[in-house]
Amino acid sequence: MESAIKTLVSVYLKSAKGKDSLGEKDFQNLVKNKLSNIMTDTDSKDAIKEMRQGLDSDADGKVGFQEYLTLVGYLASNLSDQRTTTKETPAAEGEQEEAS
Ligand SMILES: [Ca+2]
Repeated sequence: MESAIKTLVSVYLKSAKGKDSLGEKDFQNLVKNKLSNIMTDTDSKDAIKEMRQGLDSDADGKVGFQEYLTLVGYLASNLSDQRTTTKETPAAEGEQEEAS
């Protein structure tokens, strides 16, 4: 759990490259490189752009940390929905957390 939170923060910071928020390209790379197993359409620039606009609650064209957390929350909630509806199926690859 703690390492997951640290990962969330470090992925954001690395993607933002020292800036306050993720620009269009930064966000695109983050989705493509870090979320391709959990999301669909990560190869589609249009889909990612749409997603970015949906997250951009202050409409500055960039994804700030809070907006990034909105995406994380959305994905987590999606995952927990899937878990309840597909209880019968075996766990997907990479789903188990590493013991630490
Ligand atoms: Ca924004």
